[in-house]
Amino acid sequence: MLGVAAAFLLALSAIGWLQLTDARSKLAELEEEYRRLEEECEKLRSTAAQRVTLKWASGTWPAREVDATGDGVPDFVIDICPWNLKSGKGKYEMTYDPVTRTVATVVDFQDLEPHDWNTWVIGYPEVYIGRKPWGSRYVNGFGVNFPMRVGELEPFLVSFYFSFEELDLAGYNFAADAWLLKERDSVRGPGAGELELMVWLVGVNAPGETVGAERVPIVINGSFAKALFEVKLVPQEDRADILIFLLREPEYRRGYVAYDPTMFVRLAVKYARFDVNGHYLIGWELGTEWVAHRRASASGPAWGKAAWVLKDFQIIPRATLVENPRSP
Ligand SMILES: [Ca+2]
Repeated sequence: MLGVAAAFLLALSAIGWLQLTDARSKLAELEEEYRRLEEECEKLRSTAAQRVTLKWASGTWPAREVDATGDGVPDFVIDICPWNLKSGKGKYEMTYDPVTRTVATVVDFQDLEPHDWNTWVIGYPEVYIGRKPWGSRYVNGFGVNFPMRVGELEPFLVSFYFSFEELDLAGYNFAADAWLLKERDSVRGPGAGELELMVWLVGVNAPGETVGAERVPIVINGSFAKALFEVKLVPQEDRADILIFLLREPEYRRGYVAYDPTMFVRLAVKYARFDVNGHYLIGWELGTEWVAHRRASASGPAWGKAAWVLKDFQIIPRATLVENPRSP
């Protein structure tokens, strides 16, 4: 009887052993599968939209092309653009997070020194499509028809969410910037007879003489408006003129915005001191010109702090906004 019981127990433990071995090999298989999926995921992450982090250090100009759609074609550039920042103690960073589709910018200086104390603006952290006047490569994954002759504009829509999270500066804006150049392919800094066009949604101390007012269709937080823009001109003899459209009504602080940039370019023809119909629009930029606080002496230490987010940045080529769409 004892022998039967012992044999039975032995058989049971053998079954247990077999089951354990089976479970172990299953676990090994799962671990292998998990490793494979992780590798695949990593590969997808590196070919698809990437997280980008730019950090400024003295003497550097961090900028990066971003492929937001993951098709291998860059869609826009994020650029810290520290053009008047020589040195400083602090932080100047931009990041792009493809999961939340958010560009976040942080400016935080306790003590900085500009290249030129007579120039108020320190930098213009920005997102742009197309190219800069001094750059030859168009970054244009959204497919806008750059370079675009001003006399033959093709509409496009720009749409995004914007919000300042922190703001402690002597001057600032959140504004679009664009260049109308005389020659289609010139790769140099813009000069006399060319135009810098700006569209300020928020900001203080816009320079220039008021030369007019215009109503332009815009969607702000889901509401269509024929928004009122003050028009200001900064004529310059040896440099490009600056034409600024300054949003006055409705007031905008944060949220979703959509507009057709070519509407402002069309209006620029009316206000420019020279004929720009034959000029070329080469891109569209969005960012913040920032001015640091200064001590009373003209060249004492300067400081300032700001943080903003730009989300869901989207461009729709060949689309525009109309007030009263005709039914199809
Ligand atoms: Ca892309």
